Amino acid sequence: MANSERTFIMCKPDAVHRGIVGEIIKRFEAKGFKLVAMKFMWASKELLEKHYADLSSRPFFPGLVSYMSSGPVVPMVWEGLNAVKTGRVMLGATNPADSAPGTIRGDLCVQVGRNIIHGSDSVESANKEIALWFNDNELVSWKPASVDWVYE
Ligand code: IDP
Ligand code: MG
Repeated sequence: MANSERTFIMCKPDAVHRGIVGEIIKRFEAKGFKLVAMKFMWASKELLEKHYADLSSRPFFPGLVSYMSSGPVVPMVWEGLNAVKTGRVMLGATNPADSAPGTIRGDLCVQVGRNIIHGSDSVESANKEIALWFNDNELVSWKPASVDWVYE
């Protein structure tokens, strides 16, 4: 069902250090999306190299992997109508210099190499990323009490 599209969202180490994880989660909750999975962990370089495999030839790749492995992260799965596309809109442009005010990056960060949050860019990559970061038994099946007030 369309309402059950899932996206992989992750607070990066700068979001954790800056104490804005709650602010980020709050936006997805307030939007009306459903939290399906979340954990707090320090990701290995190996996992991050897999996660960002598509960017491995880019000049910023080594710096990206060392940034992402420099502290704990908060990987999450959020579910809802158009969760992937709407999630990207909520994040704002990759470079915070171009992110509109009102978006997470537009409001809360300054530089592309410290852009605080990851979000899947397609349903296909969401499915890959969810499988990379979570086991099936970590994806919680539940029905929010608000569901009939979020969807008609
Ligand atoms: P996205 O996170 O908006 O999907 P991608 O192009 O997939 O953007 O890049 C992944 C991450 O790599 C970005 O979020 C950012 O942390 C980092 N990154 C992208 N471009 C640059 C750059 O030019 N310099 C430094 N880091 C970059
Ligand atoms: Mg990307």
